[in-house]
Amino acid sequence: MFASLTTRTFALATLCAAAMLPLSAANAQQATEIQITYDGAFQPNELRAPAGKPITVKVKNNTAKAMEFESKTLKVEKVIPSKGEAVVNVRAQKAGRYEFFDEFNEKARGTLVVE
Ligand SMILES: [Cu+2]
Repeated sequence: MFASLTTRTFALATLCAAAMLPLSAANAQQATEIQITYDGAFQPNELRAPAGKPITVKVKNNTAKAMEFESKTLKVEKVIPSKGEAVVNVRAQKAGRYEFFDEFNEKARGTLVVE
């Protein structure tokens, strides 16, 4: 009885420790937040972020038309309504240069530099 209770307690403790692990891992890699605006061009159009950490790009669309923030290399796309704001979540990336653009106006382009 005592032995089985101890085993169960131990199993429960192991479970708790395992459950807490992803939380501390998530805290350890807090997302880098970048804020940009769009007025027909991205401001700024060169962004910087550290490698190996998720990145949150907050995009504010100041134009009278919807736009779509898109990056093929970052594998993200998000439509942002006129005068709207959206958060684009980017996974942790390796060092490099990643291009993004407005899919509705492909002349508007920018680069995310991960280093
Ligand atoms: Cu698209």
